[in-house]
Amino acid sequence: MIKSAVTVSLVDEARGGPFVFWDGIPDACAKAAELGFDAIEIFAPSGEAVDLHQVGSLLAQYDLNVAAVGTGAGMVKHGLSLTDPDPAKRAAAKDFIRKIIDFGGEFSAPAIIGSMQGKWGGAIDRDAALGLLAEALNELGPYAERFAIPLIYEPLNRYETNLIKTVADGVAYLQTLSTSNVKLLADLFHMNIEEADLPAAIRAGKGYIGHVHFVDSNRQAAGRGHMDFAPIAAALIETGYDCYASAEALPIPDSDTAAAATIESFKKHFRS
Ligand code: LER
Ligand code: MN
Repeated sequence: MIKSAVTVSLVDEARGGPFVFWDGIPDACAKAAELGFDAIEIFAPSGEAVDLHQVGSLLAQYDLNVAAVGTGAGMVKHGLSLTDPDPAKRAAAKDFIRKIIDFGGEFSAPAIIGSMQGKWGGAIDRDAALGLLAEALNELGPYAERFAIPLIYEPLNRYETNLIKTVADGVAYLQTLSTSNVKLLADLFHMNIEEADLPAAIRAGKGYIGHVHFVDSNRQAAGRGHMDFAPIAAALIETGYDCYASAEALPIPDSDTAAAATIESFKKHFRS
């Protein structure tokens, strides 16, 4: 069964970004539980920045899980990426991600490689960048296996990456890897820009999608834009997807309204 999640950002540098809650994990857990979410997704400054014991207690108190953990702070705070021309920066990017995998692993939550994939350009052409990224995914995917969780790779829209932008290209790329422990993130906001047909893209990703960012066309909460969610939800259910639909959405008009709109849409499409 598909489960619901809502994002919380602990990263000041990401202000203005598409995260629903911004006031700490205790606040996010209390509100997520009150609205009936199954989990929170955490965007943390680093793998060491969060008190694991406190998170564990809050999850138990509110009967919540952690759906996933973001790695983008490595880019936002430190300018790191897995395809940087500088080998030292690529190594630092991998270290940063390993620590986030360790953090998420405590809660069986997979780490997401989104902006940390970087872009090709300058000294690194597209093939070279995809080669460097594959090298990193082939290292980090097996690393995540120690926690019995996949690593999640996120195709992004053209304004955020020039590497892999669609689910079908993501599937073809994963098939070139030596690890089978990397899954795709289907972010409906990015897909709305890049895909010709969202339900068809989801069907093409059958068996390869490990996480969904459940969000509307304008990156507001599901139901606050013009996305046609019914056929998207039907495609997810039809393909046997059973991980999270996680609200990575702008807190517009405010966090509480965005969270409430999300859970209302989630229930309408996945629980009726
Ligand atoms: C970035 O646009 C995004 O969708 C995030 O999930 C990746 O870090
Ligand atoms: Mn996303």
